[in-house]
Formats: sequence, C-alpha cells, structure tokens
Amino acid sequence: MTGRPHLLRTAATIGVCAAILTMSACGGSTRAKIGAETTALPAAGVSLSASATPSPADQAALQRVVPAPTTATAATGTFTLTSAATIHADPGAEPVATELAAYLKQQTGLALPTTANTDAGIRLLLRPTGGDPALGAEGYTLTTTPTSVTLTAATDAGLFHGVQTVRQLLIGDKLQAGTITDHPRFAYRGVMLDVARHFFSVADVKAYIDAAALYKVNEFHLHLSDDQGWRLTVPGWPKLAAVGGSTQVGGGHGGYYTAADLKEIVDYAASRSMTVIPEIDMPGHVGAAVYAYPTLACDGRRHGPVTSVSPGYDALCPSSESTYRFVDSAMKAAADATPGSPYLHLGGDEAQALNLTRYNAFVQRAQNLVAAHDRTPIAWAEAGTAPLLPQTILEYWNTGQPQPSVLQAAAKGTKLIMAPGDHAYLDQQPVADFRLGLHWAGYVPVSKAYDWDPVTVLPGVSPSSVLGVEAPLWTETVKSLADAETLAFPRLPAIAEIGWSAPNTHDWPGFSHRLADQAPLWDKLGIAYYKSPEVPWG
Ligand code: TNX
Repeated sequence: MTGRPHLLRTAATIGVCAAILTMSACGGSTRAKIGAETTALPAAGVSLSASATPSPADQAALQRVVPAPTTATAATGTFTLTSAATIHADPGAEPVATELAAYLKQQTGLALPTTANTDAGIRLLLRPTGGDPALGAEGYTLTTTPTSVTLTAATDAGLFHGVQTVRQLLIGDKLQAGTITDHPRFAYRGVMLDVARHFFSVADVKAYIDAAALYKVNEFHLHLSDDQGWRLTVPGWPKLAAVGGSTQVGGGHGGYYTAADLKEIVDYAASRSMTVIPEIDMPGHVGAAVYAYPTLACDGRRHGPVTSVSPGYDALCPSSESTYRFVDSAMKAAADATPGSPYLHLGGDEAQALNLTRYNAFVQRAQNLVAAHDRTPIAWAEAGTAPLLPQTILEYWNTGQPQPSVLQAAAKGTKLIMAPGDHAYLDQQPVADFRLGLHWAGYVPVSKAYDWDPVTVLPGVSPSSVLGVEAPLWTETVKSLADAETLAFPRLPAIAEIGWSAPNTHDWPGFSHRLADQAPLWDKLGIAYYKSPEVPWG
C-alpha cells in the first residue's frame, strides 16, 4: 500500500470534515472538505440563511463521482430532469450533446432534444480560450443549480468527461446542485483488451469501450496478435487473418477484424474521446503468424495452431530481410486502420526464443518502421534493453524490482506507462479460486488495484517520466463480454481513478463508498461485476 498520500490527506482534511459533516457523509474526501470550506466562507455581500448551507446529504450526493474530481462544492437544492428539458450545444459540441441525450435516454427513458437556444436547461459550452486554463485540454467545469446544468470545457473531450460526471451524479431524475471543477492527473489513461487469446465481436469491443468511457479513460489499447490468434487483415499477407485468425485458446473458431470493422471500433472510440492504439506483438508471441507463414521463423518449420494458454516459443527471424517486409506491412495495416492515434504498440514482451543481441536488433528496426508510419512506438518494458528512439515509450508490466534497463532508459528521458501486474492487471484473480483469471502476480483485490501511486511504484523513476497508467485485460480465461466485465469491474474504475485523480483525494474508505454508489448504474447498463466483499454495496 502506498501509505504516504493517504496519511497526508487524512491529516489535512479530517478536522474540517469532522467539524462540519459526519464522517460517513464526508467519506474522508477532499471534495467534502472543499465544500465545507466554501460554505464556511460566503462571498462578500452574500448572506447565508440556514437553508442556504448545504447539508451533509447534499455533500454526499455530490461525492458520488469516480474518478474523484479535483474540487466539488455542493450547494443547496437539486436540478430535476423532466421531459421539458432541452440540451444546448455550442457549435462544435453537437456530437457530445447527442451522446449526452443518448445516455440520458438510456438512464431515464427521457428523449431530450438538442437546441441552439442557450436558455436550455442543460448547456454544453465550448470555451477554447476563455475558460479556465488550469483545466487543460481534458478538464471541465460542471455547475448545477435548481434550474440549469452547465458544462464548460475547452474541448469536446473535456465536455465528454463532464458528461460522464453528470451520468454518475444523476439519482433517478435528480442532480445535486453545486460546482465541480475537474482535470486529469495523467495524460495517458488506458485500458487494454486482448482480443487474440479469445476473439471479441465488434459489438463486445464497443460495449467494453463504453464501460471504460464512464471512468474518463482516454486510450484503448487493442492487443491484436498473439500466439493464439491474429486479428487484423494485412494487405499482401492474406493468410494472417484467414489462417492465423482461425484459432484461439481452447481451439475455438477465433475471428478477425476487417478494415471496416476496425473503422467502426475507431469511430466509436472517438465518439467517446478515446483513441485506439493497435498492438502487433513481436518478435515473440507470434505463434499465429508463424502458423500462417512458417518462414517468418528462422527454422521455417510448419507447426499446428497454438491453443494452449502457455506462451509459445516462436519468434520472428531477426536476421531475415523478409521479416522486416512482414513487419512493415503489419505496422502499415495497423496504422492505416487506426487513424487518430499517435501511438502504435510493437509488443516486445517475452521473446524467449531470441538471445539479447538478436532481440535488441529486432526492436531497434521495428521501432524505426513504426516511426516511418508516423506513430510513436510503445513497447513492453523488456524493450528497454535495446537502443530506443527518443520518443519510444515503455509500458511497465512487471512486479517487484524494475529491470535496470527500464531505470536507465527512464533516466535518459524515456516515458513510461505504468501497468504493474500486481495492481493494474485485470486478469489477475481478485481472490483465490475465482472463476476467471490467473494469479502469477498474486491476487489483486479491489483495494490493491486502488492502493498504488504511479510515480512511486517504481523506485528510482522520477515522476516526470510517468506518462500515465493502463489496466490490461488478458483473455486466456475470458470467453465473453460478461467474463471481461466481471474481471474489470470494480477494479477498472479503481485504476482509472489512479490515472485521473489528484493524489490528495486518495482514500480507500471514501473510494469504496463511491464505488458502491456506482453499482445501480452498472445494473441499469447491464455491466457485469464482481461483488467484492471489500466494497460496502448497498
Ligand atoms: C504476461 S504482460 C504477458 C501476456 C499474458 C499475461 C497474463 C505481458 C506483456 N505478457 O502475454 O497474457 O502475462 O497475465
């Protein structure tokens, strides 16, 4: 447990909370503290009547949000959503307004029209220059009064994140009055879905994206190839999808995405302010590619499909020029299929079949091929042994002591995405004998998924090296969307909060209550989740 931020924040806030609110309403949250402080200091000329002081219940109603916002100040009263409400969108904000209308229909059954009229009850305001610069590109302000709900942001991404806050604050048809200002701690807040071990339909992938969007995740990393399946069509290499796509763990029929399928996923993610980062895992984890094209491996021998869960021992042949023609075709296909993403993940993990010299030579060339397609390369932490391009990002997935090569790379300026297996891996079982998942990194209960800090989890790494966090979901044991959600919820929201919220909001008891508050929404949306005994479900 990363005790320090927790202890500091408790010491700083407990007195205020205890003075004004009950502890259960305060939940140890900074937001309650801010609300309490603000109500104690009325603006000059404003006289506060007793009824103008927000009650503990008002504070609690504004405390429902995951990830915890930067500040929240409850006011008295509520906004009531009725069929007479309309949604105003500033020019450029119409797509977010359409999403908000769809979400409200899903949650309340009310079909609210959008309007150009700025007197609308719900307003989405784009203020690219005139807003609050401290909120940055993804931040927003939400101001709710008994007569209006106003979201203001510099970008549509900020408005979209604010919409997620509105969804979470809505209890029945009521929204608590008050003001929230909010912005993310880290630029990169990702989830990863492994569609190689088990294939997931486009509809399932979209549902997973939608569930992650509720927690202000902005990167969707799609693990498109592994030993057990190749899921992307590559021009000039038809057998990759046709043969390499025909397998999965356990011997099922697998599947693959056409360019049109991936466009549908990318467009859907974009409508949720998320970019899709494709991963083609190389030079190890290539069993499906080698099954389709045996000459990609140095020995060139044909073998059957990999359907077991253990990592295969195939590798691309680093000394063959045709390997790099293949790598270039695959990288180009992945880049072409995912417009809008600055990144492309080249894998690089667990290439046991190659010695270090050959592995490093491969990684070096693969990075250049990614860069040639105008993408910033991302690679799993092992790639830190190779000479890295200045812009290449490493994704740390290991547990315990970091590899010296990762520390050295970070010291030289390499940025890191933190996905430590013993905190952020959604495929690790929350408890022993759980129906799904693995436990090579130990068990990861919700409290452990929540209790870490990306800037201290790797001793020796400077905070400025940390680009953000990711919650990977490997699918060796995951066969359906419901399985995926059962492993992801409620731990995905925990990791999303680690990525979004300021460290001074960190507080397990408060968080566990806010998680419990999410459950009615998951029930309504049909999101499956694990009823962890650590969470005080209502
Ligand atoms: C390690 S994490 C892997 C994956 C497995 C995962 C299972 C990483 C880069 N490689 O191939 O699916 O463990 O938890």
